[in-house]
Amino acid sequence: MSHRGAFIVIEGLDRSGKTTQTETIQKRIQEAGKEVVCIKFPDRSTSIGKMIDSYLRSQSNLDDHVVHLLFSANRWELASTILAHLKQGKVVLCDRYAFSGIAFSVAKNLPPINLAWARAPDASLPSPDLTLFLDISPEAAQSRGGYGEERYEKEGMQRRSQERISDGKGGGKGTWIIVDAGRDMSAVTEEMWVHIRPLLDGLDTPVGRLWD
Ligand code: Z5A
Ligand code: MG
Repeated sequence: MSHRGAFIVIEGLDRSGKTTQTETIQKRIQEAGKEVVCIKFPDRSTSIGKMIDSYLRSQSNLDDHVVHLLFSANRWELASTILAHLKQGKVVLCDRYAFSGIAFSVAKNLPPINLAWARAPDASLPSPDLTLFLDISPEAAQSRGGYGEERYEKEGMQRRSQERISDGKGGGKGTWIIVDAGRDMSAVTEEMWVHIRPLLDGLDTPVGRLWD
């Protein structure tokens, strides 16, 4: 395996600051003179992403199993793109990934959608080298403007998915770091940067696969 870029995932609940921090960290990486590509899941621009978007905005109804598989398929749509960027030595910064998929589906409490069932479709996707989990209580997240109109933006769902989100991390060789996201934005950025900076020069190990 030749030298490659690092695959870094930013996870966390609604309003934990994932998108804000992804943008800040992207600028920092560029200022450090490194190439970075940002990806966000769900990617609502693809044909599968448009189905997800319509479901999340309650403009369509879909079976819960189908929705779960669509979220996973949305990641598979971009898997080869992620690998290609890494191969070119670029940092790939990803706003939500498979851990969100597992957490939100298992939080529905609808057997047979248990942890094993929910993890299966994401098996063999590129595995992050580093996952930064932005940890915030549902109360603190809600104080950042309250939940919006989307289907999962309800306190019970947020609380249950928070309990589940780190269950998804089992397996994979990457590092999982919990960051206290209840602090001011710059404090959160600084802590994230401590973990990201050592990866900017790339890695010589092959890209891992979920859930090896
Ligand atoms: N979902 C799923 O079910 N299965 C899957 O496989 C995947 C996702 C991938 C949509 O996701 C839904 O899809 C989501 C999970 C489900 N459902 N929920 N809930 P999304 O990524 O499109 O949307 P989101 O992440 O839930 O919401 P968000 O609003 O994008 O959250 P965020 O990115 O974490 O937060 P933000 O936009 O950066 O910040 C929110 C506000 O807080 C904003 O006004 C900021 O200025 C403010 N903010 C940020 N940081 C701070 C700090 N540190 N202090 C104070 N204020 C702050
Ligand atoms: Mg966001």
